[in-house]
Amino acid sequence: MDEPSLKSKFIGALVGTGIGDALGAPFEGRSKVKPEDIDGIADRLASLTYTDDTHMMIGVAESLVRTGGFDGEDMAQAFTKNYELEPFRGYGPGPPRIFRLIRAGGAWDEVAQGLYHSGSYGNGSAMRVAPIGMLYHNNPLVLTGVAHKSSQITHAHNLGKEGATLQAYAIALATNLKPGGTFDRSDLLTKLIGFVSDRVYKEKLTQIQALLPHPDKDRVITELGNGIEAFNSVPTAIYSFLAHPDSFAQAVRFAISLGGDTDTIGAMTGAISGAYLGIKSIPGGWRSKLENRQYIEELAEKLYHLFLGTD
Ligand code: AR6
Ligand code: MG
Repeated sequence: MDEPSLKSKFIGALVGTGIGDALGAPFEGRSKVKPEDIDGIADRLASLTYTDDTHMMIGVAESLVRTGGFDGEDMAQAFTKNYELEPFRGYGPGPPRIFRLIRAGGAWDEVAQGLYHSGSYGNGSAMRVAPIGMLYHNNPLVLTGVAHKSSQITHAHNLGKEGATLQAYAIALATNLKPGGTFDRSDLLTKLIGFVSDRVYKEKLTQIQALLPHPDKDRVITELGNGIEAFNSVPTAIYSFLAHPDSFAQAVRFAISLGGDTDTIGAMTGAISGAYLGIKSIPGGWRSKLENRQYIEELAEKLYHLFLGTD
């Protein structure tokens, strides 16, 4: 395998989000999916249409690129504007309520606090976080601060913020690894366990250590989860990647085959795998069919230049 360049990893993480999302979307809410059905859909569809996961990931990237880093007000406006232009992308119930409050002049770091009493712990801030994981892949401290604040816009519950931060850090670690050889999965999990603070995430990540040597789909579903909550899907995406580190297609197919929140677990797995393996690892037939692929790739290139400090 040719070693992917850093630019290829940036493009892989953003396009990987889109592919996992678009391939998983037709199966959302199903209980388990046959891998051949996923390939069947990919072959049959003329275009792979993405949902809110990728739509919001685009908003994150647009805002980072426009302001040269994190600006909460700008990102909240980017989400709101994109939602108003394309409200049909399958958004969860919470974010559209936030966008209305933002449009009415609410403060970006306050409006999400009251949702579901203590803020949302849905996976909506983790599914969109790839651009943050990439831009700050060499700076865990800044990555943590920015991932938290980006979550605060819509997902203010601590478990929502931690889910987004964990997903961003998994993407960052995958970016820093060279594919082709073997890497120590246990070492990566130890880093992730040391990184998170909440017990729920520590326990689920520890459970991944136990599940990896004995692959068992049912146990992944019951013990890690396939639901819409960040703690029932971010660890599952990390598992899906770690169980298939050398193949983007296998990792994403496995993630979707678990059923449940297929588009989002697919998107998060695609982001980590794309960050590790680079854009060339994504099957050409999938990549060429992704809706707005060129725009997403251009955003990834701009983000890469922002990282280099040349833009
Ligand atoms: N208490 C109880 N239930 C909660 C809480 C809480 N604190 N927080 C979230 N939920 P939401 P998202 C439940 O609305 O995260 C799309 O299909 C509650 O049932 O913030 O953006 C995407 O593609 C709530 O409706 O939306 C993803 O698959 C749900 O979690 C997903 O939806 C989702 O939280 C992302 O949704
Ligand atoms: Mg979705």
